[in-house]
Amino acid sequence: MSFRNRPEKPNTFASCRAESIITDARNELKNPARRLLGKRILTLGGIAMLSGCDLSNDKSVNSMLRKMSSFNDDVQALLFNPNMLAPTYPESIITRPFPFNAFYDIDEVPEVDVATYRLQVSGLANGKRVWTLGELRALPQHSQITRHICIEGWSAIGRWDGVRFAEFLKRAGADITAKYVSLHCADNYWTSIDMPTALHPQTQLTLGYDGQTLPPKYGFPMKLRMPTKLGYKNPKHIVAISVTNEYPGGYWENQGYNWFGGS
Ligand SMILES: Nc1nc2c(c(=O)[nH]1)N[C@H]1C(S)=C(S)[C@@H](COP(=O)(O)O)O[C@H]1N2
Ligand SMILES: [Mo]
Repeated sequence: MSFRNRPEKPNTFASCRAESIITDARNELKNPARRLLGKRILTLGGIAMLSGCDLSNDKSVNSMLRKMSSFNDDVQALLFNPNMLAPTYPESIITRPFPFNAFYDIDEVPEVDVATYRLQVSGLANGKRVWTLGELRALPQHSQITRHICIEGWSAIGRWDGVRFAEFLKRAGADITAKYVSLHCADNYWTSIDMPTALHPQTQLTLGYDGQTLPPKYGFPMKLRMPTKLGYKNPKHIVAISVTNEYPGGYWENQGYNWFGGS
């Protein structure tokens, strides 16, 4: 398969069978010169593009895409290098104002009360299970200026301030041999990440944006910032964290977005 031969119109179902798409994708990945392309393109949208198929309407194709997505997750997890840092940028190119995005409009941003806010830790952890905002603010703080990339087709550079998530997990007594960390939000959004990403040095429990307290629209009181992940993997307004070996999925991931979601 090559892009030159990519048909203009969606293929008929016969040439869009699950097995043939998976074979094509595996062949793409075997070719070392294309490996990076494979990494970039093997999203659900990418597979549709690669195959020239209209994958949206057919039930068997949809169930194939689920299988393909977990294959894709495995491949992406293998390509993820826990020591590789996402690029950082100078203050002079911070995007202001920073875009807002959520599955609702800006006037519906949840209001979280500082006085009653508690971060709950559950699952495979034997440390402190309930954290106040004051306790999170008392942990060692770091800043990062990194690029946030949204799958909807925009990206922006911002500065985020907070605690290294690895440091927080250590203090919470998290079992770092567990597979997943799930993150639950005040707006009922949720997502989950693999443990190597949770421990990545740029994965940040974020309390501040651009030198101020994290504003409500960007996730007050706390979000998880991961420059190694696409925007939808960066949950805002986090109220509960769970360390688990059971696959937790996520709000968008359960609707077909790729779970690994590397940027
Ligand atoms: N709680 C919560 N977190 C969320 C979302 C959401 O709808 N609810 N949307 C995600 C998506 S798709 C993006 S692009 C970013 C947007 O973050 P921003 O408003 O700080 O730019 O938040 C992510 N985290
Ligand atoms: Mo997004």
